[in-house]
Amino acid sequence: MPSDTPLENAIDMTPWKGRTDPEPHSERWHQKVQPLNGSGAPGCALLGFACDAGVARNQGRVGAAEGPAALRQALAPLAWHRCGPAYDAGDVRCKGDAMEDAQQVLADRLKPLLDAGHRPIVLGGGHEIAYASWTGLAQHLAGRGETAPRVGIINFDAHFDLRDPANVRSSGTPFSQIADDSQQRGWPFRYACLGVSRAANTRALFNRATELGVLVREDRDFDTRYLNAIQRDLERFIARCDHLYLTIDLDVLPAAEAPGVSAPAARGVSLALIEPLIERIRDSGKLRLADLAELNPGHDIDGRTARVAARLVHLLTLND
Ligand SMILES: [Mn+2]
Repeated sequence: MPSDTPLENAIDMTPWKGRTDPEPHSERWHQKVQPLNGSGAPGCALLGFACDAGVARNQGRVGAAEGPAALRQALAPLAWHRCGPAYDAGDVRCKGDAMEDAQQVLADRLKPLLDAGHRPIVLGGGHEIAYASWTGLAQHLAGRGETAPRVGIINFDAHFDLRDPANVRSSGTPFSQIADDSQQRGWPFRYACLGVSRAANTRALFNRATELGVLVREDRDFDTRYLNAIQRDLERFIARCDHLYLTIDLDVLPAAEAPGVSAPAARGVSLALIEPLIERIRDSGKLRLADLAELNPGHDIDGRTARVAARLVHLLTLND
């Protein structure tokens, strides 16, 4: 896909609207987000990935291409508590089944954002977003001359997404693709998958996770009794990394909290249990890039999933 296609066109700011209060210190996101034209001061840069191709190939229910618009709409009215700037960097839109092209375009858009010191948050889109996010980060780090950066990938997800990409690349294969890419680059592969459902992942996938040395915590491990232990495991994981890439598949949440996803969770892990871990990742000083995957507005109920996704963006950017 050439880089001068219409997806590179002017950034649509129409989602950024909502109420305005006359009293001081009452700003909301819609009043603060600026279109990213050229390079501004480093800040949070929102970039949409309007793509259904990975979910379609993975035989899931499609609709994630509408995720970025729904997420912006849910974020627009939230209260602004930040100091640094926030930018809308537009969308990358996948055409039909051209998933690999869209992933490369997203990666090529992310690299200059990272080079300019922004902290991008990518709004999905199916979880094939992860391979695109990774590629953008890898291009950035390689461009800076880092020879073997220790990049930690922290994925909150009911699924490993470690299927064999030799069959078909999809929203179910990004972390296998990243493992392969890391091996080719001679970089360590450090992957934590938190919230996995044993019922929703085959033995083959659990075996692959073991072979790859993945830090695995199942959904049933997320209990207030064990939360301190998970927090310690995560601290150790973070200590062994130079950079962190956080990816949140909204299907990690219980279906009641996040009905608008490709594959709703029968059990899931509650937002209340995930939030403290995300705060720790946010405050580590190592977080370079984050994305939110699988928001499917067509299956949402009362905008619940979009709201929870917007709250996560709000949480991730609170201290910048
Ligand atoms: Mn996933």
